[in-house]
Amino acid sequence: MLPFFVINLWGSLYLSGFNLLSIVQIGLQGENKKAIWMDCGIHAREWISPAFCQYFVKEILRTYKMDTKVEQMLKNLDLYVTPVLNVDGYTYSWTDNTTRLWRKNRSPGTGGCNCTGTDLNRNYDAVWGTVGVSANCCTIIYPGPKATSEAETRAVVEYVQARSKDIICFLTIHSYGQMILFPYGHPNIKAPNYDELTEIVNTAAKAIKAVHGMDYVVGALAEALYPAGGTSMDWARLLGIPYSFTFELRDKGEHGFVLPEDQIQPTCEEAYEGAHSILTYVHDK
Ligand code: ING
Ligand code: ZN
Repeated sequence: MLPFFVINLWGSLYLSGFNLLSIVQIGLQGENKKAIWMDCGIHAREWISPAFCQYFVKEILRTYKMDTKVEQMLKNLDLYVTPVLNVDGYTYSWTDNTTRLWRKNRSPGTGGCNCTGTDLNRNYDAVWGTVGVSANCCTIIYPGPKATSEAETRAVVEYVQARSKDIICFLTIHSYGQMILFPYGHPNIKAPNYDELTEIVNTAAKAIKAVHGMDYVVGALAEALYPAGGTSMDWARLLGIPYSFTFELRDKGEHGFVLPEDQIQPTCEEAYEGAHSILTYVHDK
């Protein structure tokens, strides 16, 4: 069991009773603050994702004293960053070459099914178990025995729900594919602010391209990639968080999940500008 860390720029480091996730909270003292959620590492093998959360925190802390826009952002917004959401799976993917491509968490199979692991990005209570999943627990898209069955999911749900009036933006970071996606993953529902979301991701993709010339495809998940139910992005949007996005970081499949070391830094640099573009929009709105 891991402790829950809060790192506040104006306060001291302290621990609370939350016993699964490590969440970094960054902010400056301000009135009526809103908040941003970002999680990395929901899927074990997507190693560039936790690297990005680290970079994001480092970059915010490095720049806010010199960049008045970032400073202002931290006065109006708290950033909740979960650097590794699927801790057990992530650790397991570091074991050896045979486990490197593990995706799910490490929960033991239940009922008649004996395989390990639930796909945490199919486990949320948002058109759970409908599309893009398999009831066979040995597949990589097993959504779990029921919605919110997993401790990792429950931790996010409790934390975000308790702050749902404040959280205006939900970002979840994956790899690979070079995409910025928005709800819904379910093909039959369309976000009420679909056009606005389209504009936001187009602007973010331009910001990304300006850094190292990389192209990111944008769109609603069900259209741009594949339909999927039970995803955290859809759950957050259904909860009422107006700005909910999934990033798929580099690359486009040449190396896939095993992204070469020399691409870690540039990937983080461009994705930071993408995230920064979205946060700027949400903040200024
Ligand atoms: N891709 C995501 C997945 O969970 C995705 C795609 C994003 C689906 C958002 C649903 C919602 O399958 C990866 N690379 O995991
Ligand atoms: Zn993923």
